[in-house]
Amino acid sequence: MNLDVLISQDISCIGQVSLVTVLPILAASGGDVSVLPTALLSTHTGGFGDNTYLDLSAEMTKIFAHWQDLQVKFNSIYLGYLGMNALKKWHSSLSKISNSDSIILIDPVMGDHGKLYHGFNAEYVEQMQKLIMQATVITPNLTEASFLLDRPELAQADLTAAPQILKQLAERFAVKQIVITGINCGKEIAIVGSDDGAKNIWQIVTPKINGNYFGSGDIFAAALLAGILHKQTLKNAAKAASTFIGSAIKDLPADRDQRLGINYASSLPAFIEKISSNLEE
Ligand code: PXL
Repeated sequence: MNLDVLISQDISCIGQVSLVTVLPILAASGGDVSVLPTALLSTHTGGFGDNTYLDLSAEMTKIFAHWQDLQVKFNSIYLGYLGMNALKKWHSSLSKISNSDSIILIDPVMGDHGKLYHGFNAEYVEQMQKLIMQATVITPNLTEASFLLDRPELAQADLTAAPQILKQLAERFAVKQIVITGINCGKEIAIVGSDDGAKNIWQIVTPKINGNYFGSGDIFAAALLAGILHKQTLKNAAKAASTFIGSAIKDLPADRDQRLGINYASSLPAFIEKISSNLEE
């Protein structure tokens, strides 16, 4: 049985990250979505104190077994925040539920601002390094890119150093389509990307919006995949995704609790219209 899009990541009950934000974007963009939750948390791990954490990896084993019986294959797969046990499950399962031409987007969610998220360690980084070798698209932020290269100090790199970081990711992990997000350039913020293994590298620079909203990386990666599924080039999909996030953040009240993530409802129709049209390169 061939199915359209699978999304696998945690469900954080409060905070609008992961599955809660990614699923509506891919569904509203036209995807027939299936989900595989990897863990259930009372809140995300960023600033709510002692969150609960229910590891669902044992259930994932049973779900994969059932899907094997059904011979399920997905045309595209989105993997985000997984958790250690789920990440290990994905090592052996990814090839079983995909085809050779499936789009496998891995957002190697592990950290930000130079640090790993609460609950992650060097072993998680190591396991993620192995997993992304099976990806067709990766979307690390600069912190994640630095940890993937075992060079955490690169998290402070500027735009001039970013193409070299992208090149190293392409060489080491043999992934052709790479987008690195969150590169600081003073009053602006940049993305660098390539869809040919770093032969041609492009950049998108946008005004920096104050605030550090949870879930913005998840929204970016989901919107990027939505653009790719609408046959946009990687660069146009990345442009549309950053405009979408910028517009959603602009609409938020200044005094909003940033832990509660981004309400992107008012910006979603324009985003979908954009990725559904013929965009000039
Ligand atoms: O948005 C990334 C993310 C996803 N899932 C969980 C998180 C975070 C970021 O903090 O804690 C559980």
